[in-house]
Amino acid sequence: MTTGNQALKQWVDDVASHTRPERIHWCDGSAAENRALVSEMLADGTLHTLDQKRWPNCYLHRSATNDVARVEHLTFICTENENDAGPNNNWMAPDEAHRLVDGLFAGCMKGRTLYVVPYCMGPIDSAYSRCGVEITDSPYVVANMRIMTRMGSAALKRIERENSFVKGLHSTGELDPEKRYIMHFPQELSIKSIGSGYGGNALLGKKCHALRIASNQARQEGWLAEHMLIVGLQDPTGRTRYIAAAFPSACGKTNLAMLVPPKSLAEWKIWTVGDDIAWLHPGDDGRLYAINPESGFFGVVPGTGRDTNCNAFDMIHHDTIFTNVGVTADNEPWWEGRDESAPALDWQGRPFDASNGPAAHPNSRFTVSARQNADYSPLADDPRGVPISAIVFGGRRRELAPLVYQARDWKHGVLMGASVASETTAAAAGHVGVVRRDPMAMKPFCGYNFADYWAHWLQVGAKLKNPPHMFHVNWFRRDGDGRFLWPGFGDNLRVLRWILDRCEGTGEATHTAIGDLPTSDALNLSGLDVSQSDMDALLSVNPAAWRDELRSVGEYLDSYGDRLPPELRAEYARITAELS
Ligand code: SAT
Ligand code: MN
Repeated sequence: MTTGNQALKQWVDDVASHTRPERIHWCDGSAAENRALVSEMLADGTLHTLDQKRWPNCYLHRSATNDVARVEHLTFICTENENDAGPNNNWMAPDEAHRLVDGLFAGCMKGRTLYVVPYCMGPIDSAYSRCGVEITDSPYVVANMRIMTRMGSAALKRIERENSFVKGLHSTGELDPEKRYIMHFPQELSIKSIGSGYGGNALLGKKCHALRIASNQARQEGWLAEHMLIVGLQDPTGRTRYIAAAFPSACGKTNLAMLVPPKSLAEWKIWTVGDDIAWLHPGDDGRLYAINPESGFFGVVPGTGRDTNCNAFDMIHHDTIFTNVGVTADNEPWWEGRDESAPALDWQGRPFDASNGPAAHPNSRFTVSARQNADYSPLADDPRGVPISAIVFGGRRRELAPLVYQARDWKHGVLMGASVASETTAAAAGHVGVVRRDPMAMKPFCGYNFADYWAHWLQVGAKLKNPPHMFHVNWFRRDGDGRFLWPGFGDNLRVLRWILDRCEGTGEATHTAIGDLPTSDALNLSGLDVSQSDMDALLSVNPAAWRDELRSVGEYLDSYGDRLPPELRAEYARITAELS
């Protein structure tokens, strides 16, 4: 296979002459191709087979031990002007970045196969979708891209028709952290990633294209590319409304997207549209419409249990790639939170020994087709997307942020999103549990200056006759002993229900300076075992603590200098005044 598209052909030729692969394979995305790749990977140890009786077509990949998460300090936005990347990104001049990584790519595919992976982000026939081609020397990346994107012949046809695609060049290189870079060139619509085989660093359709490059395209074209799940909530009358929710990595987006209702809300039904990325477009009716650019889930494994999320638990029992989990003596995958059985080997393949830490790496992942989720929304493939009633921002904060509060309008919502702070997680290399600003959960993913991004959010909102209502949630409040105050998981539906009520103009609320909170009886708490004092703590605002928080938000916003949109500054001044 090859292509009639001259630009693509030329690029593949150029890359091949620079990287010197032994052979070139154009991926068609077929099942036969995938079978052949899997057998090769089983033969060379890239994949290990798991018990095929109980886990049909499930395989285990163990990554290099120094390559288990995204690497934000090695991720760069390469624009001519440093200010266009902003203080929120690492910046390098495009010439310098090309020179640096081209040196590392020289001859890096000797003895390897160069795979050409055409893919489409979004439903293949949606005007909102965008295509890309990833060149990679990793068959593991190919197998993951086949699950996570619409990969192969249909995407190539669309690329040939449109003559436009994002160029993503990837090599695992030497898997040496000293020679690892994830470079983005928004002005060239291109990505160069070398030295890592891990998810967000290597599956270039995901964070590199669908967020960092796409956020730039979205800014130019008048839409939003966001780190958000999309979920449909069907109420007992049969009406389904959709919510888009932004949370940092490893803060429960996958669980929320496939929430299982608690018994007392059993007549509700949840439909998953997406669990990680949303592309949001203003529609002709003045509403905001969302598509999920992905077609699979790359989810955190630990904590996925029959009790916490039976939906996700069932979904990963066949046709799943596990990365960095443990293994039982019966050759089943094992992770913390899988209540049955016990680990024999840890994620590195060593005999399990609790003194070495958990059996599954805290950022171990499953890769699975979205179609395996029993509650996958039939509208997930709709080229028009789904209309969004509410946008929810959230972080992981043991203190301060109430369970839920509502912004009074879009402008306030943008400030709420810009002020999000969250404790860091194992999804990125570095310290875990440190509170940092993570506006709209996009700190690692916004491909341009946050100040310009907030201005763009304000512009998009101004165009919407019927904008979504905006909220902030925090499922992660704890008491002094570290105990979670809120049960989370399925019980989060109680909060989402109030959010939907508010979108209809019902749902009781108390006004505070930071936003509107549910009154003590506005949340349905039937069948829930949470004490009154915990609920009081979850639904209260501590003015002194919030004055400190706002001071810190103010300092953060000031770090964007003159580029900060004046409306955001005005909104900040309004809330500060109300709180004092
Ligand atoms: O590694 S990924 O970026 O794909 C997952 C995540 O960190 O959100
Ligand atoms: Mn994510």
